[in-house]
Amino acid sequence: MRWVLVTLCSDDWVDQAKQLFASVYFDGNWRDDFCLMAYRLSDENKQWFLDRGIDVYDIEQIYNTDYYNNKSKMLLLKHNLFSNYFKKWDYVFFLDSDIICLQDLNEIKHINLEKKPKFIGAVKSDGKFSGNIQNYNRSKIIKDYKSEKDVIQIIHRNDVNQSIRLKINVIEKIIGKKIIPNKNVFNTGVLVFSTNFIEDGMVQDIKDFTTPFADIFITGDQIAFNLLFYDKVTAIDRKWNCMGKEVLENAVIRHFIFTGEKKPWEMNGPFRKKWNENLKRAEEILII
Ligand SMILES: [Mn+2]
Repeated sequence: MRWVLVTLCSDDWVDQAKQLFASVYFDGNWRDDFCLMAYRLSDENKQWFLDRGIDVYDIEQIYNTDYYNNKSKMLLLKHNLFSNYFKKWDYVFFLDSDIICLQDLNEIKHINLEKKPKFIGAVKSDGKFSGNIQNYNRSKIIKDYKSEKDVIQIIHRNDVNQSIRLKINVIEKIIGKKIIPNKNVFNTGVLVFSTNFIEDGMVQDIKDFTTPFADIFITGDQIAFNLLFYDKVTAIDRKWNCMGKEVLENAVIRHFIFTGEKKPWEMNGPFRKKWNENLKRAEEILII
């Protein structure tokens, strides 16, 4: 079986990607393929990865404008994982670049996804659907929706908050399902799937779905995938994505999510020493 471990970065996130690869190479003993999904990376930065045997796949953002500048550029890139490009491998193991691998990763290859080729393996987060969508308030949406005339007036007034509520209604129509605000989302920092999951046109479909709602999708790809793939996710052991305040003896992957904790590269961040060591030894990565 051909496996590829994937992360993504832009020019301002290169050290994070280097650290991640060093971490999975040295501590994770990963010797299968590596791929970097690169968002507008400079030639010099790209070459660094190529020189170490890391495949570089150029990707585009859902938004190419300055519109998204106040949010992280990394938020809407992950849909590129579902490109036919990845069909040259049998399995994709995606890791966010705000992750440190703590021990051997190879056991992931034994989780039985063969029975579930149309599923993505992921770990549930503490976050809820409501927290992933800006100004989510279901009872208010219903209250505001009195008649079609009201709706037209709202659109004409171009009231931002009103249109957010409209959008949630539209999302529910598209996915054919009511969003359950208190339901936990799965975290998209660690994803594992068979490339049989990938279908022609999937990247475009995800883009088309996400674009009109990008302004209210606080967690970007994460909430988009949760809405689109809500019935196609299978839970994997939490040790594969130990995040937030969770402490697990057998954690393989430590994920530094935004809520309530510092990132390891920040001043006084957790695992900062380890993170810096990994970044240093990234130079020695050599994938044959
Ligand atoms: Mn993350």
